Amino acid sequence: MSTQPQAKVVTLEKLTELQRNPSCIRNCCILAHVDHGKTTLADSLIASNGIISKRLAGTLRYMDSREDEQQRGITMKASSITLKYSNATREHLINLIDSPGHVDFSSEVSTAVRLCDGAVVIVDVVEGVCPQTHAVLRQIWQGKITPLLVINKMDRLITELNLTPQDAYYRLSKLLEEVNCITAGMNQSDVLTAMEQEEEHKTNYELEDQDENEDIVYDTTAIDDDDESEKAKIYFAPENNNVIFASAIDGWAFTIETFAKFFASKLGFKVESLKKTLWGNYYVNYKQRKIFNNAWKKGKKPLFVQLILENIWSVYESASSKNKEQMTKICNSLGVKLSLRDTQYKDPRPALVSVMSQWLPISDTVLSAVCQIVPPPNSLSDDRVLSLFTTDNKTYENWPEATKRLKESFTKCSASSNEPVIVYVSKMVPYDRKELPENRKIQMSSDEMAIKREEVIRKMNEVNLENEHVADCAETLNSKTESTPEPSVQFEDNCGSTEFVAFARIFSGTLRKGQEIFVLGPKHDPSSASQAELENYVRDSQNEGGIETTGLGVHALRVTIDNVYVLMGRELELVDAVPAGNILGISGLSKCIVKSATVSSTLLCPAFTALNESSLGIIRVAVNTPKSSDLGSLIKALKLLNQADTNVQVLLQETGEHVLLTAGELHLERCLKDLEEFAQVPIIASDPIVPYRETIILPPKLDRANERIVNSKKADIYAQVSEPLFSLKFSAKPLPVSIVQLLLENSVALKNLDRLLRQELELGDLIPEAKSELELFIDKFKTTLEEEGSFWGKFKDKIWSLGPNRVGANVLINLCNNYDRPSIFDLAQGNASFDWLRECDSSISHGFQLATASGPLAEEPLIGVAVFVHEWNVHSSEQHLQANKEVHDADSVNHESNSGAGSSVSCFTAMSGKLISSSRETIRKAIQCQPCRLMEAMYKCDITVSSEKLGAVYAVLNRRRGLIIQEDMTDDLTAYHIEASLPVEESFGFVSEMRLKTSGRAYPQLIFSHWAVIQEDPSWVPTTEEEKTLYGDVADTENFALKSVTKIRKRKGLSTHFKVVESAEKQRTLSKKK
Ligand SMILES: Nc1nc2c(ncn2[C@@H]2O[C@H](COP(=O)(O)OP(=O)(O)OP(=O)(O)O)[C@@H](O)[C@H]2O)c(=O)[nH]1
Ligand SMILES: [Mg+2]
Repeated sequence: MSTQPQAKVVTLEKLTELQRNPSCIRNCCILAHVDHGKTTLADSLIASNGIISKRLAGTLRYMDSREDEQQRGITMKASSITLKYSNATREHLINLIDSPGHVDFSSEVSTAVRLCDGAVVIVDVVEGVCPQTHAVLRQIWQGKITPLLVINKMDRLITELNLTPQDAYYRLSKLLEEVNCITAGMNQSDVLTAMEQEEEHKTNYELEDQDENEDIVYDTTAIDDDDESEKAKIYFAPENNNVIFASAIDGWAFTIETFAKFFASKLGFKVESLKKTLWGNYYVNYKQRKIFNNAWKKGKKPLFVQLILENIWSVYESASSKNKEQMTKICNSLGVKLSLRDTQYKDPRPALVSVMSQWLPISDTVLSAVCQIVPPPNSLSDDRVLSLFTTDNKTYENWPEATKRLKESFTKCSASSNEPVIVYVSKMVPYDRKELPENRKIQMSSDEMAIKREEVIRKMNEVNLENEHVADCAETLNSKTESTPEPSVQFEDNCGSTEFVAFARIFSGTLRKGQEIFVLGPKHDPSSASQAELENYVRDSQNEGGIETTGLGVHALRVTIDNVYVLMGRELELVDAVPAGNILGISGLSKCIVKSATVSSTLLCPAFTALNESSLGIIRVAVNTPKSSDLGSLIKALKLLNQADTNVQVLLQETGEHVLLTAGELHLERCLKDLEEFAQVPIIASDPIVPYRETIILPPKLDRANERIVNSKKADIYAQVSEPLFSLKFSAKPLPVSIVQLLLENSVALKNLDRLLRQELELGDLIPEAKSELELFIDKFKTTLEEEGSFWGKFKDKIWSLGPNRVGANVLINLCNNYDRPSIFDLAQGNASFDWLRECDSSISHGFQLATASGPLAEEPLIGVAVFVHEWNVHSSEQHLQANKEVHDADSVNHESNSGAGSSVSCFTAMSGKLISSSRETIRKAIQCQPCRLMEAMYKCDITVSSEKLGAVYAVLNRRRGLIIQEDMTDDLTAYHIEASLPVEESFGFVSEMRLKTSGRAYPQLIFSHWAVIQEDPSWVPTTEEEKTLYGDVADTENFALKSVTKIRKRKGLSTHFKVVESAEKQRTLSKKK
């Protein structure tokens, strides 16, 4: 297939001219679940600008510029293109971002949402609302941008499901209801108010109607006053023109407005009347020339069915039956033309597409709705601007006056040189340096080439060179490089040939090539100094270079912009400057921006909050090179990958291994491909490593043979240690599930709690939302403990620490009689002073962090363990020093030189170190006193599949230890929606196997959902008579948990002869009772 673009209809000059007028700019992204048709729709819009041929729209997938995107038919990166759209009254510039729908790349969606003011949400009418539809609606709501709904693949209702227009209408209404339900859930309070208002309005309206005529709603003259209430923004409602019905593949789309205009003159109704009644329970009485409601009740067809769907259905029917006469009639009545070429094919589709796309051109419908619904960049809502100003620590109100004044620059969106430049970079995109426009070879026109050729030949003849030589030289001119701008940086081999272009939005001012500007670090805080002071500060520190991190809260770096570009999908267009309101590319920032950043000409600008944190890197691989000499290239490539990918994490482990953490199998594949490209050397990746967790459970009541276990001798539950300096006693218990859940779900509140406890900030420094979130969490934590019964309730003020990393889902609880320690919540909320803490208090919590970071089974982090400190005795000062002396005498030759105060200090240092290691060991022993279990990561798996392929789906799930959670039939009873859980360990190759076994009908969507306990005891061996009878003396059946533990330990180079001897289960003296 040729990908040669047609001659461009829209010139760069035109685009740059439009860029200067913010009121005609729209920044919009396309969001949806995977495969719902984003890139296909983008193709049609791009074709309208002549960038690709209209015939290839839908098959070319222009925005999928990567080779792997084209091969797999899946978008993996968000990319932007600038388009022009003109309607009858004015010209518009639309910056359109196509985003990936696959959950592995959801962070790319965040990068798109941050730069846009509106979003086109696509829903496949057959698949309906899917998990990523929920996710993107939430992102739109959080980003406070304006959505537009496209119900796509309408053709499937006709050609695949063979629905009647009535059934199709019913299905569309249900779908719309479902989408609105999700939005309503997020906007609950706003919607309730809007609904109340609407209800009030409706009652009055109906009463008025009843006075005159029982149920007339509109006659040919009625025009309803436009009630642009807030609900218009919250709901998707066809009458508000924010719902588009489309078939991207067949190139058509319409809104209610399209048909209101189409039928207004034909039926003699006002456009406005039709706009209100074409969707809904209305029907027309042609004799009376009036529109009535209650169509269903009266057995009438609603207008939407009668005027819209039936007409579309009849075009499809005529085309598929190749009824030429009918087609000609349709063409005449619609005023469209069919070329001879379109009618020549055996396949009826070209003719159908030609008619439909002329009648209801998709690009016109979508682009005009975007221009109508999405706000221009110079009318950003207050809410949106304020949310941009809200960082982790501060809201708009907390900024100094000078910073607050920048809000006006956002709303003005002026390109004037007096306005500060404010740019947000949402990601860094790697380009081959040779492909950047300033370095690109340019194609000369044939005339230019002929002149040059003659010139060369003439010169060559002059010096009497050989003829063949002349031809060679002339040939080289076919692709002469542009002479003017020399590449600023020398090309290096391998990794050196990559240049990063920032994917950004300019909110204020004009960004120019060669401009000096500040890149603001995430911690940059303009509150503490004036602009002049800040600038002096940076100027003074210029000589030292680097990001400044002291004194005035300045975290900024002065840089020079290399070039600015207009983003054109796979291409970049070099321009001199980009004014406010546009999406742009910037080069020259790669040294100072890793993933995202704020760039501004003023240090008074706050650093906008970073995008949503990357998701849990659930699949990891260790990467290496076959030749050790290539390691340098690998390390450089890893740095580039970390910069280029918003969702990858690159770690260097203690073992020296380089590890990639990725969001899923597909993401992993893409990362490895990119890595190899960056490194230009072969890369070896280990088998994917899936993380595990460890936990403890309550001692089981039944053994493997289902016999009740009776412990005649109570197993020891305490672990203690007595050292010369101190003695410790711990025990462990599984935490209630509700508490574990609470801890896992409140990671942001826990991080803030930790910052308060480390005295990095005070409660007053938190922004109100963060503060109330933390307070809510603390309240909920305490009440949940109380709800779990009196045993847990009494510990609510005894929490010593959380772990691992002080934010995990394990809890350290203080039960020491002689140490009344304030709880972490009291300390964080300022109800208790840190002075109350006993010396070396943090060492115990440190030991707890270490113990919970690596469990006894496979050194994997723990979840759901409560550790109780029963005893912590510090021996008296004199004994203490004496003991310390003894320790030091034994340990150190130089000890005699230490005395007095010095000795006391070193004593505490020694005690602190010893306390950490002793508490770590003792806590581990206490944990081992309980039955230890492994936990595996689980995916939630959503599949929609037709009933005949249901068996195949079950078979694949069963083989991979999948569990069906829920199974529903779709509304039209043609397919099943299955929700299952699947161990991540079993997920490799799952999607391709499922597609293979269901002939591509089922596309499972995998999202990490939870950690599940593997109930099997890894240290189990048959002990009772019954167990031996059932399983043999040495257990013939495979112990799955043990197998997993051994596999992890082997991978980590740990001994595989581990033993958890202390387990209560194992120490029992077993006697049986029925
Ligand atoms: N029948 C039908 N198929 C469509 C329509 N639009 C898109 N498709 C098909 O749906 C599949 C997915 O289309 P894409 O445009 O790649 O979907 P996407 O939303 O960009 O997918 P991701 O980027 O991977 O999330 C392709 O096979 C398209 O041909 C439509 O209107 N009708
Ligand atoms: Mg796509």
